[in-house]
Amino acid sequence: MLTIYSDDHRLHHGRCELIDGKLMPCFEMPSRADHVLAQVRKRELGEVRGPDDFGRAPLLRVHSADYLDFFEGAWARWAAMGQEGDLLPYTWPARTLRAVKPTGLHGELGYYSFDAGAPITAGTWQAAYSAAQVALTAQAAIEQGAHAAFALCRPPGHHAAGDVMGGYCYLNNAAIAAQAFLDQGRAKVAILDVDYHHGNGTQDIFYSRADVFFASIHGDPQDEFPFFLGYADETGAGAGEGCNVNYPLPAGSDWSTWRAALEDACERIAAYEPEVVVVSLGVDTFKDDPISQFKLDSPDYLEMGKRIAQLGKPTLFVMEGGYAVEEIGINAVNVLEGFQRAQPGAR
Ligand code: OKP
Ligand code: ZN
Repeated sequence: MLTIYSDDHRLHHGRCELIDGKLMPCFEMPSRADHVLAQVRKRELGEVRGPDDFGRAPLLRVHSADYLDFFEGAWARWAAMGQEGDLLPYTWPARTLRAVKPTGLHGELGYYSFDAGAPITAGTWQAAYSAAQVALTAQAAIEQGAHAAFALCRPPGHHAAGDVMGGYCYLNNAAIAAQAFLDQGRAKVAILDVDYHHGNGTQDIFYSRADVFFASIHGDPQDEFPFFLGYADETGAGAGEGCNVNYPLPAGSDWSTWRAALEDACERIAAYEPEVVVVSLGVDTFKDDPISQFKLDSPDYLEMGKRIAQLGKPTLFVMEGGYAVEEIGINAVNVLEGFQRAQPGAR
């Protein structure tokens, strides 16, 4: 399987996030991608290539121009104020306020974000832009005939909506790739989000549309980030009614519980008859993940890949979360290897 990777991810290295009332070093750190890339190489998954540059146009199919302009320019405005620390929002247009867009940097940042988990640093735009190009390059490889490809994206993307960042995410890599498939002539795409956290951004982007089916298996938002989306009664709206399915699972869920949700999700996806599948591949479902509450073990990820392969569709894997840095590479590559082994004629 082809892997697309860019070193630009290193340009994004937030200093800290608020965990349990303390400022802690960001869990979403550059070494995550290093561990995944090391396992891709060690296990000889296949060729590793850098991304091509498809420019801004495919990003604009998912994100608004004003959001992209704000994100690209935010650091320069912050630096011009003499600041050097990470740029983080601290006030949002919550229910009792107005969703106006103030002109000042902090007001605008609150408008374009939903939490304080997505720090903007000097290199964040370039890292996120390159991650989107990584996804688009892997998408192009599938469009050119590859049965599967792995976009080793960092920062992740599934919490980012059309004009909202948050949850370590800025540009929705999986959504951008899914939209590119549609724009290149595919009629229907399914997105399977296996990250521990609900893919609220992806769901929101496609919620009213029938050309993308979104399925997500995740920690119950009653008691887990992102809290305000990801419930089982969210089934799509308008033309998209029936094209969204959420599997909120309780803390402590292990493979037996998780795989039952996967089975149902795969049956729903098969019934939708997509031309291609995009997998938002988070491996923070691992038992030792420092910020998550599921109990999957490393061999389970091989089974996960195998079940996804049984869909029999061209499949784009897009890296999302996973924070037990030693194991993230093993578990991510286990999914890819499980998928690959299940192919007819696989070595
Ligand atoms: C991103 B992905 C407070 C901690 C909140 C946010 C989790 C984001 C997960 N700063 N944690 O889905 O793995
Ligand atoms: Zn996650």
